[in-house]
Amino acid sequence: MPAFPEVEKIVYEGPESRNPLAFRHYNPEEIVEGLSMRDHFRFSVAYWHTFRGGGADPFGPPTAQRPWEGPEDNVENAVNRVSVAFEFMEKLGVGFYCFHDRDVAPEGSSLAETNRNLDTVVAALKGEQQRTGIQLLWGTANLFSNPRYVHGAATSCNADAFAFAAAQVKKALEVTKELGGSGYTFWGGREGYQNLWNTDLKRELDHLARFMHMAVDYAKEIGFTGQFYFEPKPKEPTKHQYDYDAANCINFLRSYGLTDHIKLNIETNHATLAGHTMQHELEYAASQGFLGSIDANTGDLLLGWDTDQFPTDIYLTTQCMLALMKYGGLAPGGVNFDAKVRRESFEPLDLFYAHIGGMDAFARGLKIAAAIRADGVLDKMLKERYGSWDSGIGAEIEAGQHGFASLEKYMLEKGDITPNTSGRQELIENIINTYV
Ligand code: XLS
Ligand code: NI
Ligand code: NI
Repeated sequence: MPAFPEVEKIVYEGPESRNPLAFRHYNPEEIVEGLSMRDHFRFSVAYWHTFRGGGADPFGPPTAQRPWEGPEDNVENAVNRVSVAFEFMEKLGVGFYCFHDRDVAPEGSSLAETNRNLDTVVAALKGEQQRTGIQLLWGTANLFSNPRYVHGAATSCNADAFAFAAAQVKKALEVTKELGGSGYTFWGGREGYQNLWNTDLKRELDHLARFMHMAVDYAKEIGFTGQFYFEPKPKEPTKHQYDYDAANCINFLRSYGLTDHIKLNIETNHATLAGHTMQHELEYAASQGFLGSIDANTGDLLLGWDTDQFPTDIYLTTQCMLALMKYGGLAPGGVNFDAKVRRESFEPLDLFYAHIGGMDAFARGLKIAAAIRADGVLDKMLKERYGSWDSGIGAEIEAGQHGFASLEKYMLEKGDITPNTSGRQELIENIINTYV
C-alpha cells in the first residue's frame, strides 16, 4: 500500500504549469554552467523533520497526520517508515537524505539493544538505497534528546556522558560507512552553556576537540573516507553554543588541529540567529577553504528562533547560488532541506508542496545567479573597485615588497591618496533586480 497514493512522480512542467505537484523551475537534467541541476544541488531530505516531525510546540502536541505511523515507536514501525521515506523521496526525485541515528531507529533498554535496533533499520535503509539509487548525504548522532545529555555530550561535566556519546558516534560512523554515506556531521546539540558560573569553558572546549579527534581517528581505523562537517549555530538549545558561527568554528578547528578533516555545514536559519546573512556565512567559510555542505531553510524575521521553514525567497537562493558557484560548488556536500512544514500544515501532501517549493526556489536562484555571472556586470564592477591593487603601489604591497617605512616615503612624496570612487550600492541593487 503506498503511503502517498494521490502523488505520482513529480516532474518538471515548466514555469507556466499550474500543477501544484510539479516543478516549474527545477529540471534535474537541465545543464547550467556545464553541470546538471541535479548535480548542482544534490538535494537531500532531512529524515528528522520530514519523517519524524509531528509539529509539537511548547504550547501543544503534534498535529501532523501520518497514517503510516503505528501506535508504538518500535523497530517494526521504524522499518515500515523506511519504505514510506523512500516512496516519498523517489516520488519527489531527490538523490540524497540525511539522518540522526535516533531518527531512523528507536532506542532500546540498553546500548547493545539500541545498536541492534539500528542494525535492523540500517539493513532496510540499505535495501531501499539499492532499490532506488538514493544515497546518504551524511549521517549524524542525536547527542541531545536523551536526558543523559542534559549537560551536553562531549562537553558534559559528567565524563560518562562523554563516554556514552563516544560509543554512540562510533556506531553512527559504522552505519554511515555501511550505507556509503558521503559525510558525517557534528552539530553542537547541547554542546554549549546556559551560564558561565557553573561552566569550565576551557575544559569543555578541550573535550569537544578531543571527541572530534577520536571520531576522525576512528573513521580512519574503519576506512570511512567521507567528509566530516561541523555545523555552526549560535544558540538553542543552550544560550551559547560552542559552534557559534563560521568564523568561530574555523577558529576552533584551527586551534585544535582539525582543519585537515572537518569542513562546515552552513545552515541559513543558524546564520541569521548569529546576526549574519547566509551569504556572509557562505562567503566567510568558503573564502577560508571550509565550505562543505548546506542545510537549506529560512527563519522568520519576526521570530527569534530556529523556525526551520522551507526556503522560498528568491533573493536568498540567488545569494546562496552566487556564493556556491563562485567557490566551485558543493560536492561532495549538498543542499539538505533541514526544514519542516508548519504545525498548521498537517497533511502528508504538505510535505510535497514544501519540498517542491524549496527545490524550485533554488532552481530559480541558480538560473538567476548563472545569468548574473554570464553577463559579468557584477564581476566587472568588483574588479574595477579593487583596480588600485592590480598595478603600481597596490600590486607591490600584495607582492610583499613594502613595509611601513617605504609606505611613509611613498605617501610623503605623493601628498595624499588618489580620490575614492563611489561604492554604487544602489546601482548594484538595481542591477541585481533586473535579473530577479
Ligand atoms: C539543529 C540542527 C540539526 C543538525 C543535525 O538546529 O540544524 O538539525 O542539522 O544535527
Ligand atoms: Ni541543521
Ligand atoms: Ni537548525
